[in-house]
Amino acid sequence: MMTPWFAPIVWNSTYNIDILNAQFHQRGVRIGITVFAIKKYIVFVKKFVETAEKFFMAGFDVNYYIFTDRAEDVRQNNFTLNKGRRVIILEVPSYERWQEVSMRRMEMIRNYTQERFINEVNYLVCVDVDMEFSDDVGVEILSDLFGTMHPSFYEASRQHFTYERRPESEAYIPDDEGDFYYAGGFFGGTLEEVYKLTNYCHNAMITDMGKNIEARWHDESYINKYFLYHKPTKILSPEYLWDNRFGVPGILKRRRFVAVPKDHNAIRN
Ligand code: UD2
Repeated sequence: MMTPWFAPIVWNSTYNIDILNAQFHQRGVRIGITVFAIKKYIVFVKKFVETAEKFFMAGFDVNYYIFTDRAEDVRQNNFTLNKGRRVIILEVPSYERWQEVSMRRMEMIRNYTQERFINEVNYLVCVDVDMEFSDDVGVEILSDLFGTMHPSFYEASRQHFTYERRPESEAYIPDDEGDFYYAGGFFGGTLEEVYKLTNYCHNAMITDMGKNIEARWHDESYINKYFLYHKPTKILSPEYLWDNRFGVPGILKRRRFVAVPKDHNAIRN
């Protein structure tokens, strides 16, 4: 429930949502959530927004920032939104390789954070689009800088973490370091902290590209490097990022945000 640097690990029943809601409402907090729907991944947007309207930050003002290269198709969805919530479609370029699509999210989030999001929201939540909400995800997740334990590694020991292990890479983590293995698909924080994280990850990727290196798990590897030396102030348990292919272990009382099954080859090509 608590890291050695005193950051809470958020599990069911570790917090009182009524107290937290009152505090965040008092501050008039507005929340932005970013997702990328590039190329065929536009098929996931409808369910993502529909389920978020039921479960994500209920009662708060939310801006959905949907980055896409197919704005017209995304607009066709005719989203029905609760009061105080908006869909904002941001047209961005696409990249040929899925790995680069995933990695370039860092650059785009960084740029829009500085140019736009900073004027519109107080916190940013950055997630994958091939997901659906199936239980509440509320202000209990918000903190200066938060990351999420990867559902495959929350019980694993350090030597099994799939960090980048080549010393030449900017994402390199030595064998005897590392706290958790964090997922690439759910992180966030204040605008300042998200700017710093995405700026670091993007610059590290560009440096590696110049050396013809692509880190083992792309953006996720750079996020893990960043979090090692800039420790998150809150950590989300795998309740916040689950894949039903892993079954439902006893420790998991809630599955709040789960992967939508996909045929990797068909959807990425
Ligand atoms: C994992 C991470 C992901 C990223 C990736 C890097 C989780 C749940 N996911 O996901 O965040 O770190 O590993 O290898 O932790 N996308 C498009 N169009 C494309 C390809 C990708 O829009 O053609 C976007 C989309 O928002 C997608 C995200 O990039 O959700 C990540 O791609 P993925 O879901 O295919 O990667 P995956 O499942 O390996």
